[in-house]
Amino acid sequence: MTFNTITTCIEDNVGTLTLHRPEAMNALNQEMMREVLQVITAWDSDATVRAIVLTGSDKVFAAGADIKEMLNVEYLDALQANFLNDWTCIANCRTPTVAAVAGYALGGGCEIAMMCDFILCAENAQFGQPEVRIGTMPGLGGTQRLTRQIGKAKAMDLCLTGRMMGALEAERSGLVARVLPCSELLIEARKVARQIASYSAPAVLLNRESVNAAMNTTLTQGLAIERHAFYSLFGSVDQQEGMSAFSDKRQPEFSH
Ligand code: DAK
Repeated sequence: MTFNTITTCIEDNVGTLTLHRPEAMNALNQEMMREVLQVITAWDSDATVRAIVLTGSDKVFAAGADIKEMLNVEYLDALQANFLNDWTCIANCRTPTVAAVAGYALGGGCEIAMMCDFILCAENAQFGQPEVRIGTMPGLGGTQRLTRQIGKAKAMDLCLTGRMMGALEAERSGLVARVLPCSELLIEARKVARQIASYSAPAVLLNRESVNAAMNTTLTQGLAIERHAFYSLFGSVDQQEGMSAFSDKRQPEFSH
C-alpha cells in the first residue's frame, strides 16, 4: 500500500504507522484520516499484526486537525458528515496501540495519542489542547480523556490556557508511561510493541479490555469484568502453555 500522508511497515508482528505531512506539521487532514482508517482497519483484522506503534517525526507527532481545512466548514456540514469522526478508529481498534510521541502533540494530535493504549514520549515532547486560542475547543476527546487521565485541575489548565505541557510534567501527571531520549524513542516503542506481540493474544486482549473497563465503569462493575476475564483464561491453551513453561523452566510458545 502507498499513501500520501503516512508511511507504514510491518515487522515482527508489529505495525508501525508514521504520520507524514512534514510541510504542515503533520496536521490531521481528511486524506490522512482516510489513510489511517484504511491501515488500522486492515491491521486490526490481520491476526499476524499483534501490536501497533503510532508515531510522527522527531519534531512533531501532530499539530492538531488541519486548521486551513476547517476554515470553511459549517455547522450542518460537520453534523451531517460526522466530521473527523473516523479518527476514532484508533480508540476502537482491538489491537494494542502504543503512541510514540516526539515534539508537538497538540489538539487532535494530543487526542489521537490519548486514544492509544499508552504513550511513550521523547524528552522534547510537548502536549497541549490549544484550541481555545483559535476560538474553539477539543472535539476528539480532549476534555474527556485528558480529564480522566490527568485530573480536572491540569485538564482545565491545559484547555483554558492552551499552554503546552512538557515531557516530564506529562509523565508526572500520568499522561505518558515513559519518557525516553529522542534517539531511542522509536527503537524503544517498537521493542515494547514486540514484547506485547510476543505474549498470548487472548491474554493481551483481556488485559486490555479489563484496564479499559476501569475508565468506563464503577469499581464493582470493573472488578466483576476483571474476575470473569481472569476465569475465562483458564479456557485458553496459551494459559496452560504459559504456566507449564514456568513450571518446566522454559520459554512458553504461545499459539494465540
Ligand atoms: N493546521 C494546518 N496547518 C498547520 C497546523 C494545523 N494545525 N499547524 C501547523 N501548520 C502549518 C503552518 O501553517 C505552517 O505552514 P506554512 O505557513 O509553512 O504553509 C507549517 O505548518 C509550519 O508551522 P509554523 O510555521 O507555525 O511552525 P512553528 O514551528 O512556528 O510552530 C506550532 C509550530 C505547532 C506551535 C504551530 O504551528 C501551531 O501552533 N500550530 C497550530 C496548533 C493548533 O492550534 N492545533 C489545534 C488545531 S484544532 C473533531 C476532531 C478533531 C478536532 C476537533 C473536532 N471532531 C471529531 C468533531 C481537532 C481540532 C484541532 O486540533
